[in-house]
Amino acid sequence: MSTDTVGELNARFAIDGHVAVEAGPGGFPVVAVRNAHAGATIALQGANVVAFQPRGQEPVLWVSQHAVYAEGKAIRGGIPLCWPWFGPHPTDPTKPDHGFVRARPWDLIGTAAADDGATNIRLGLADSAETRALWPHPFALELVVTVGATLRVALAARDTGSAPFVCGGALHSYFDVGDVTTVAIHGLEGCAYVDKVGGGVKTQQGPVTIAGETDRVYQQTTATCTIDDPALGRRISVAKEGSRSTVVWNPWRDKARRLADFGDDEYPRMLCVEVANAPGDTVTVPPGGAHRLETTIGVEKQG
Ligand code: TA6
Repeated sequence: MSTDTVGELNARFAIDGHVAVEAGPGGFPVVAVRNAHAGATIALQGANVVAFQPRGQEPVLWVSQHAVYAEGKAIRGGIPLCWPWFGPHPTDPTKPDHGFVRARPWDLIGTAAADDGATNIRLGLADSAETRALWPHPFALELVVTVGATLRVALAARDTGSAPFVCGGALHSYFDVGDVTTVAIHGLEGCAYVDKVGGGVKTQQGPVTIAGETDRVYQQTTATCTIDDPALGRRISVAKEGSRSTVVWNPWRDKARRLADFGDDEYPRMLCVEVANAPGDTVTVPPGGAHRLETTIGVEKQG
């Protein structure tokens, strides 16, 4: 991991009218993007896109007021990167949920202004002795974030070893909603899902609505989802590539209270719709090969 200071990173990667590297919460470096289309902020801690706001729109991503900004901690909100597994480790409960890359500092490896006025940010993370102790495979991750009228986030996982590896993960997006009890998620109608709250596998009837703790893994779906949010008068779209599973999560009251970095009364204002490679949708990557998990997030005013 680079030991460059914020000043050094800014000197290397700043672009007038597009990119500046600044000290964020806890003094951790963040990449601040401001261009003709939108504003965005990317924390090097976990390569987490913690803010996205197209011009003329309200913020799209949610971050808890209680989020912790510390080494080894994932930020509660934005788009945490779950990799190389989703959820609990398949066989070893002593290993961290959702893998280990969301809690590590990433390297800023490139910034560029695109001809259409968008901005591209590239971040990287490779294996180390610490990661191999958790997961015995050489890898190189690259995250490409494109900030324009839409936000595109693409995680490419390359196998830099001599044996194939199996990986899972998710782009664990937290969306800011006006009132989670009145939103409707379209795109999952008729899909089978693992219900982690009520148990069992069920079939989605109609749009997804939230009226209690919700934790579902929708299976065999490549569909784009839309989140209709009447309280904020907008529709968020979540498109994807490289994924056949979608996760919907809201902790509701009791689980929110159990989470130290989540405010007791914050759950009505957030909703996770995650582009995933959940169990049953993991990917085998051959030596020298790569898998790309991608989401494109848009927002439009309604009514
Ligand atoms: O994506 C949904 C989920 O897997 C839930 O089970 C819930 O635990 C959530 O992720 C948050 O996990 P975290 O490890 O960030 O507290």
